[in-house]
Amino acid sequence: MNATYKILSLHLVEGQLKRGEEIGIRIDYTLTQDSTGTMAYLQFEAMGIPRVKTEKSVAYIDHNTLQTGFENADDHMYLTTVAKKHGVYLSKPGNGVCHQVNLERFAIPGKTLLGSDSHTPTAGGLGMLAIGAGGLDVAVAMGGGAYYLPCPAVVNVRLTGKLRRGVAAKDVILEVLRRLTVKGGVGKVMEYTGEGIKTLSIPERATITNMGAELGATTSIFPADAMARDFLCAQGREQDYTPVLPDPDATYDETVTIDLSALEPMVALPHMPDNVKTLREAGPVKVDQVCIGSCTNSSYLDMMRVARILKGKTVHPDVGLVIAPGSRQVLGMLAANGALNDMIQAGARITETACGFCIGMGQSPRTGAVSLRTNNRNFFGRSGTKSAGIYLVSCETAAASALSGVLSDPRALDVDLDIPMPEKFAYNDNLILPPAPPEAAGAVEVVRGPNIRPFPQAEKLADNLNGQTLLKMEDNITTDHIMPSDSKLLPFRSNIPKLSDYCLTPVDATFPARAKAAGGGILIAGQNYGQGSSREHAALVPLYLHIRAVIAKSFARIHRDNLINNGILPLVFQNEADYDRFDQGDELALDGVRALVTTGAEVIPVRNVTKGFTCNTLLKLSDRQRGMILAGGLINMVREKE
Ligand code: MIC
Ligand code: SF4
Repeated sequence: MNATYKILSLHLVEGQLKRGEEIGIRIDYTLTQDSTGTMAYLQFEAMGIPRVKTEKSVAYIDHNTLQTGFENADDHMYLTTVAKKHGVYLSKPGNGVCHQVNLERFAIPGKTLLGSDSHTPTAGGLGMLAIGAGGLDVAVAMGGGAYYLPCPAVVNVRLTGKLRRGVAAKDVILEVLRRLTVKGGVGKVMEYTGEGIKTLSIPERATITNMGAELGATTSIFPADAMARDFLCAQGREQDYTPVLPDPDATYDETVTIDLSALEPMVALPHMPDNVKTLREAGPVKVDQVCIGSCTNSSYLDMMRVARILKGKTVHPDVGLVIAPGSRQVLGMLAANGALNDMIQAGARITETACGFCIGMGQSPRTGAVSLRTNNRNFFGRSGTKSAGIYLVSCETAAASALSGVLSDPRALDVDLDIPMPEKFAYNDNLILPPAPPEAAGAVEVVRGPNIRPFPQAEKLADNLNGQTLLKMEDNITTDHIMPSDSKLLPFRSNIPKLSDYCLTPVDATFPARAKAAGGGILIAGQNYGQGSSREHAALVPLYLHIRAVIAKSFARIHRDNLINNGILPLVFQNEADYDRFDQGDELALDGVRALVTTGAEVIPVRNVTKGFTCNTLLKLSDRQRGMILAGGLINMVREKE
């Protein structure tokens, strides 16, 4: 068995480990962050379960930390009190980005983790089977329910050789993205093996599993070996170590081989993480801004390499350099050993240990800027400046370019980049608040500010569905298109009515008004619809706008689940060419759709009333998903069963 199937088989509670068949797995740990967490805890509360049933559940506050109005702070209060009451640990703002803190303080090899954030697979760097999901799925897991997924295929990413100086783990995952694209991982787990993995530290492995999310993969995982043991020891967590290794004769569905020694520094050009070129191919692009940090590249090792490159130098006069260390542990260690001062003296603007620039919470670049960043996504508009182009690179490339003012190869620097792994990290968990003990939980009052509004709930699937094609979209529409999130909108993650005014506006600014005037309708999309974030808001807001179905060439995994959980039909063109026969404004009818779904039909005919033709779409659902679609979402289904 490979390592993935070993963990899956130990957690299997429903189904069989047969590719593509739906399985249910037990979830040991959950993770939420604030921008998806408020909704997840509202849903958890709606289930009426007094205390989480997982081994450990942790709520992090790291996304919405700008606090330009009362909204974020109110959300923080709600999260702090709801966590305390229901048995959840709370990582306070300032403690760090959820995935970095989780890696340092909580991740355990061989356990399962479900997180309401698409980069939850970061913990795969330590051999944890860590999966990103919508808030509702995480709420169910907190309540002790299984997590359902199609049994994944496992890809063996075999690493050989050793990275050369100046070539980073980020370049490895950019190479995987270059080869496999942003939809190359759908339905798959990427399991890393081979001699080359022994040369990669845990934070480097975590960079790779983190950005595996951009492949659309279910998750990515490294084995837990001596490197994992040493990392856990250095975090004072030796008792958390269990080896997780594939059997010597393990089998895989596919193999991809990468020779680390042959890699060179890479860059993902705007506006997709798979738009990858070597630095040589990209050339010396002039740079306006450099941002270093995010859950992909903000570990102690990353930051120390940056500090080494910056030490004694000054940032190029035309460049703004922003550095956000990933956690308080990292920031504290940089402060103690003087590296922070090297960064400050070089001219870096140090921001708090949070998501910050990565999600457009501040540091939006100037009009038309070239912004070089070490995070994982460069989707259109995500930086908060629509006309800017985001280029994704390693920390080494980012720091070298900040000094030269143009996209620069760090291999040309005469700097020692060999940073030893500390024997002990300076850990301190005093910003992680434990929950109230069960006997005191009843007295904890959950504080709800005025920004916390009820979430919409779907209705039972109607006998027939009719509606106008409100919007026809291209391939690779991201959740940042469907429900944009920047410093102005993130404060409203608990306020679906407010967010509805911005739904799909990066594609068409008139969409919300038209959807409201039409009283709802149907969306048409291309390949990989809904890639990116786990945000359930990308389904809840369309639900609020009465979107009843999305017809696409294909869907991204988490978004498809979020649509089904909220009773919205995800239909796939049986014949992709039919996509071309639809236009915005066409009236569509799904005759007898309820009867079809009830009988388990996988083919749903869609009648284009305006153009006078009918074409087939596919709806492949498990029995459980069929129940949700018929009942109008997961919550209704659970209620019906009660
Ligand atoms: C992201 O990186 O896009 C986010 C913001 O972390 C999202 C979660 C969210 O939308 O709140 C994610 O990755 O799931
Ligand atoms: Fe935060 Fe960016 Fe990581 Fe998302 S990708 S969790 S916004 S740092």
